[in-house]
Amino acid sequence: MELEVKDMTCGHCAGVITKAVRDVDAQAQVDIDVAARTVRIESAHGTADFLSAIQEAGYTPAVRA
Ligand SMILES: [Cu+2]
Repeated sequence: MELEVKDMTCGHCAGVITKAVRDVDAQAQVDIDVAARTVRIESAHGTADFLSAIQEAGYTPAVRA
C-alpha cells in the first residue's frame, strides 16, 4: 500500500512513522520518501491498521491511489 503523509517533513517524522508501522507489524517492509511525503508499506495487515497507527503518532495519513 502507498500512503501520503503531508505533515511528514523530516527524518524525525520518518522515524516516528516507521516505528508506528512496525508496532502494528514488526515484519512490515517500510519505504519512506520524505520529499515525496510518501510511505510505502508491504504487510499482511490492512490499510486501516496503519492509518490509525500513524494518526495516533500525530500525523495525517491518506491512501494514495
Ligand atoms: Cu519531522
